[in-house]
Amino acid sequence: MGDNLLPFSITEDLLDTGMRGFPVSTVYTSEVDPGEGLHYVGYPIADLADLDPEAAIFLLFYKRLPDAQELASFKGELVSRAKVDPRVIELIKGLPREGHPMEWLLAGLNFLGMLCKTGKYKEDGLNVVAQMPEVIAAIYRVRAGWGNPIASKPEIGLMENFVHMMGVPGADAAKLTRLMRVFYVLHMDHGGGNLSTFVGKAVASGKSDMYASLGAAMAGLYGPLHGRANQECLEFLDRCGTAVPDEVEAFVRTEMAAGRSIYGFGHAVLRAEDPRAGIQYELGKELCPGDPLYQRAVTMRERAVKVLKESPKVKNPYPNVDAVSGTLLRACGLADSEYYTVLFGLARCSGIAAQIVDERTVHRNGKGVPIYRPSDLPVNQSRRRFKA
Ligand code: AMX
Repeated sequence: MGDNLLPFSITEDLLDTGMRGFPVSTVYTSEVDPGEGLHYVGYPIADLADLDPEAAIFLLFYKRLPDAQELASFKGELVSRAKVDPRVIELIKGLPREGHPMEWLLAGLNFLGMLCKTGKYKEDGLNVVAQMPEVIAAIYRVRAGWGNPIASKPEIGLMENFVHMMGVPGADAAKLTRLMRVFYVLHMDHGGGNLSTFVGKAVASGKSDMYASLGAAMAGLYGPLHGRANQECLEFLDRCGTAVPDEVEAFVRTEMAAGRSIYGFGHAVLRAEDPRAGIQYELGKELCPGDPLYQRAVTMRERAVKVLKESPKVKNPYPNVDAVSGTLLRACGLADSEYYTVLFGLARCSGIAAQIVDERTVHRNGKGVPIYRPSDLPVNQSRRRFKA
């Protein structure tokens, strides 16, 4: 990379800013353009939203779209990797109901690691991608009390099998499958600097295995300002309680005045509406146009932006990926927002795994990126001596 691509040198005023905007690595899988949003391997996300999720996984791992034959063979490979060790499912059955679904996901990744790891990053990465649907479906069924896990049928397709194994009571399986296929592709990857991806790669740089690295990444995703925002966003829309434009606007103003977040809006990098939000607003027209919560989210798209634009400190007043995703999930039968971050994690593990494979086995001519070791500026504590 040429020096001209690095926008600044690090000065003291840039410390304690959460490394905002510091370029720390090269990334082959995806890019977030502040104006145009997310691209996977150079393709705008809007062009990929209707792809088979398996083709999008192939794209992130191999940096090109598969032809029909390659896709068929890659799907077959994922099927052959899909069988989860039954002991993992048994261990999941013993987890405490009090734990958040993301804590169950962290446990599930740990169990997979303990029982199934090969120690090879790509091998383990593809195994996780193939096995996560069964683990997460089991988490849903056991924790939500829907009954025993349903036997996997991986040959029907990654998301088709996921919806089959979930067996969501009362859901329209065709609609939920349509939604989950798009949801999966939209949430797979988001550059290398977002918290969960950065953490996952940092942990892997110490040569921790893929499962432990993804576990650390998912612990990052669990935070309410990151992956848990989709849960917070739905709760926010619930609290709003109306789709009447002036009432929505008044609600947003009250929240702002109270110093609370306007969930589903704003972004650390983007400076325009996230195209993934636009794709989901459109999908809502197809899946649930008359749904009252969807109508509320659509009104929020207009009125929250209006209010946020009035705040000089907010750099991006526009909808982000979470603005309407929970609304669609609920409309398609997944009512409990507590589980939404595990659905995000299901998809995001594939992108993070692909990036970890690159950092560990491709970068620096296959030697891998060295162990992460940023430095700090000691304040009022250097050179002290302890006198006994
Ligand atoms: N509601 C209220 N305040 C907001 C805001 C929002 N949606 N977006 C930004 N702000 C505030 C910030 O809190 C910050 O205030 P401060 O200076 O008093 O600390 C100020 O505006 C400047 O913030 P920024 O530079 O525009 O954004 P950021 O990079 O600090 O934060 C984000 C980005 C996403 C955390 C923030 O926009 C936010 O809290 N949004 C609501 C939560 C949300 O929707 N998160 C989902 C993000 C997508 C994801 O990762 N899943």
